[in-house]
Amino acid sequence: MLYPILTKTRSLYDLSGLWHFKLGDHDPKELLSSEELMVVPTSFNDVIVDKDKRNYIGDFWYERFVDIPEIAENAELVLRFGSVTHNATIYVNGRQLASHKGGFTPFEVVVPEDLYQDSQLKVSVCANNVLDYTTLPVGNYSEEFQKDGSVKKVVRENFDFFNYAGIHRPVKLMVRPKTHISDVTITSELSDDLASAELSIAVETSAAVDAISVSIFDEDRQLVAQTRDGHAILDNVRLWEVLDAYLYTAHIELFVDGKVVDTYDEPFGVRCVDVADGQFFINHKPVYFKGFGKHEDTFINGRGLNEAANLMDMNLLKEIGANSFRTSHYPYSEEMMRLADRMGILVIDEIPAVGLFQNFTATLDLSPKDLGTWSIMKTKEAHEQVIRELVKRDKNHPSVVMWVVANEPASHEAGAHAYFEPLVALYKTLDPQKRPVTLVNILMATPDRDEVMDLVDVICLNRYYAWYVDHGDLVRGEAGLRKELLEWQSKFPDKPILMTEYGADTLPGLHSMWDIPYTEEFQCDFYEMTHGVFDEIPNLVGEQVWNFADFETNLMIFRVQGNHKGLFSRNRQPKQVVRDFKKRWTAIPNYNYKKK
Ligand code: BDP
Repeated sequence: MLYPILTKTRSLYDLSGLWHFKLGDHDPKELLSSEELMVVPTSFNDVIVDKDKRNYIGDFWYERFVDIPEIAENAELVLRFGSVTHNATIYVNGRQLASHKGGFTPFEVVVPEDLYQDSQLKVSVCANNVLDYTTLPVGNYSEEFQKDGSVKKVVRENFDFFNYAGIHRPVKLMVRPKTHISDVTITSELSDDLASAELSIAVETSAAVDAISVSIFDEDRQLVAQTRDGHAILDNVRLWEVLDAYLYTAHIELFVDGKVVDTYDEPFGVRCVDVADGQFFINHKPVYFKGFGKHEDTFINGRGLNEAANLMDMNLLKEIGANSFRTSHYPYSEEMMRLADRMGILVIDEIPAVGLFQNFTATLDLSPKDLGTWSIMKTKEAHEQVIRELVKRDKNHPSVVMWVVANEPASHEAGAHAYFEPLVALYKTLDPQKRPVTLVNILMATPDRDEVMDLVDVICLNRYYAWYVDHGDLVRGEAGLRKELLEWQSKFPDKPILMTEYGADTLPGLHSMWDIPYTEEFQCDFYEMTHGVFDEIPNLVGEQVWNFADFETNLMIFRVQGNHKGLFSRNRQPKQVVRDFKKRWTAIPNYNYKKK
C-alpha cells in the first residue's frame, strides 16, 4: 500500500488534532457530544487519566467534521488511516463505509461522491480493543458481571506489553485522480561485481492508461535512468549499505491522451540479502547485527506515533554503535520504516503474532509441557491477513532484511509445524525480494523439543539464561547458554543464529557489591557474560538486546511499573551498562566480524 504523499496530482490534508471521543456506544447518525476529547494520533489510555477508562475494553468512538476541499470530476476523496488499534469501522455522515481488522497496518476508504455534495463530512470511527484467541496479538478475553448487573469486558494480555489502543497513526484526507497509481513494486538484480543493477519496477494502476513512465533520480536529484517496459539499468550503482544509506527515487507518471494524470515518488535502495553457510550477507558481505528489540512506547503517547522519540531512538542507537532493530512485537509506523531506510538501519520486520502460547502469562510455567496451544488458537485468518498487509506495505524498504512469522509461539507443542509451514510459505510467495523468513523461538523450545526451526532461514532465539533460567547465577547461566548455542549450531550448521532477546531487568540507581539482580552492576556483568559466549559461536551473527528502553506492561508480579530490561529508561536516560555497550559495539564492525 502506498504511503500518502503530496504530489502534483494528489492533495493531502492532515486530520491530526482534537476529535470528539467516547468510550462505549454511539449512533453515528447522531452527533457525538463534545464532553470528552482525544488527540489523534495517540493511545487514549494514559491521556484519559481516569483509572477505569485507562483500562477500558470494548468499542470506543472518535468523531470530527472536515470541510470538503475542491474535488475535480476525475478525482476521488479518500480517508487514509495509518493504523487504528485494534479494529475499526469507518462511517461518513452516518453511513458505514468500511471496516478493518488489525491494529498495526494502514487502510483507506474511498468516500462515495454522493456524500460530498454537502460542504462538510462527519467522520466517525468506531474502534475496538478486544483481543481474544482469534486476534493478533492474542488476548485472554472474558466478561465479568458487575454489582449493578452490567457486564464488563476484560482482556488479560497474553503478552508482556500494555494493550494500548486508539487511532495510533496519522489520519489523512487525500484527493487523488480516479485513474491513479495504486501500487508499485521495486526489485533489483545486482551484477556479480555489484557495479550495476537491473531494476524492475511494476506499477499497478486503478484503471487502464496509455503509458507509464518511471524516471530514476539519485540523491542529487539527477536523472540516472528511465524504465522501458518496467525495466532499467543503473550503472555505477551506489549501494544501500548498513549505516551508509543511499536512496534513489522512482518518479512515476501515468499518461492518458498525452497528459499526466497521476504522479507518485517512491524512494528505494539497492542492496542484496542472502543467507548461506551459517552467515547473513548484505551486498555479499557477512553482516553482524548489533541492536535491539524495541517497542513503540513513550510516556503520554503510549503506542501512538511519536516521531521525535523515533528520531531520538535512532540517534541513540547509532551513538551506542548499533545498526539494527526488530519491530517487536508488531509492524511499526510507516514513518519509522522510512526513517530506518534513510539512516541505513537494518530492520527485522515482525507482525503482531505474539501470545501464541496457551494462557502463557497467566501460568508463567517455564516447563516444556504441551498446553494444547494449537488446538485452541483460531488465529490463522488474522495471521494470513497481516502477513499480506505487511508485505504489501513494506516490500520496497531497503532497511527490511528479514520477516518474522511469530514471536515466541509454542513451537515445541504438537501442531506447531503444521500451523507455521503455510505461513512461512506465504511470506516467501508474496515477497518480491524473497527475503529470509524467521521465527523468534522461545526458551522452552530447545533444539531437542522445537518443531519448526527447520522451516526458517535464520535461527532467532530469545534466551534468558541467568534471568528466567538460573536467576542471578551467571556461572550456570554461562554454561547453559554455551551448551544450547552449540546444540543449535550443530543441528542446523548452515543457518545463522541471531540472539533476538537477552536481558535483565535493571532499576537505575540500584547498586550492589555483589551479583544482585535488578542492580546496575548485575546488568553489566550479565551482558559481559553473554557477550563472551556469543563471541565463541561462529554462526551467531548478531545480538539484539531486550530491550532498547523500559516500557509499560500489564500488571504482573515481576513487573515494577513496567518492564525494566531497557538499556535506557522509559524517558531515554542511559543506564550504567550503556557505556559498556558503546565500547563493545563501536569495536565490532558492521561487516566481517565473524567472517569464516
Ligand atoms: C520475552 C518476550 C518479550 C518480553 C520479554 C521479557 O518476547 O515480549 O517482554 O520476554 O520477559 O518472553 O522481558
